Amino acid sequence: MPRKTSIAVAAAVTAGLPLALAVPAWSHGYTTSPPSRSYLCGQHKVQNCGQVQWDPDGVEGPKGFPSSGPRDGTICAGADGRWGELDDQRGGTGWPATKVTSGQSFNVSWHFTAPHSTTSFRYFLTKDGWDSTKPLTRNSLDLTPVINKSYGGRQPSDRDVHSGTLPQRQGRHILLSVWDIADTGNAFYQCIDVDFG
Ligand SMILES: [Cu+2]
Repeated sequence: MPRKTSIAVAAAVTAGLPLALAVPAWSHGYTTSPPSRSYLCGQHKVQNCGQVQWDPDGVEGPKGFPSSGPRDGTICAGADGRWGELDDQRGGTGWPATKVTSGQSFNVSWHFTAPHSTTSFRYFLTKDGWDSTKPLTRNSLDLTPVINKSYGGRQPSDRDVHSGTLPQRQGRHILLSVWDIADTGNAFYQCIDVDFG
């Protein structure tokens, strides 16, 4: 009987340990304004999102974009198959898009469920003529960021606003936000659908 109990306890500890270790890793962030795909899924404003609806703050993948990082076609999910629905273009028009205007200033806000020591926040916009029916690739993006905000290792807060000016574009585009973490090998990826009209 004591032996059986200790085996049961050992099994519970073994089963529980990976879960306990995984919990802090679930806490990161997402853009709220304009809303990202993962945030819209977390708000249940978009259906058929899969698991990301429960973990909208966890879209994390290898850093180093664009020279490394998530491979083409997996960028919106941070190369993590659990969030694969984020790479589905839904026919090119299926994601809600925030209306924006070329030449005007715009602001991006985040909600952080856990801040991290940060290298930078960078924002990339797709080029006119990109194929909005196909998952996002480097070739679809202007790889010169429209915003590049360096943090030098400090932690962001929900009060931070990242501001820039929108270049000339027509129709629907993706604003890709990359949150580069300073003290891990990872970055957070957020795809934000925008519509220039
Ligand atoms: Cu985190």
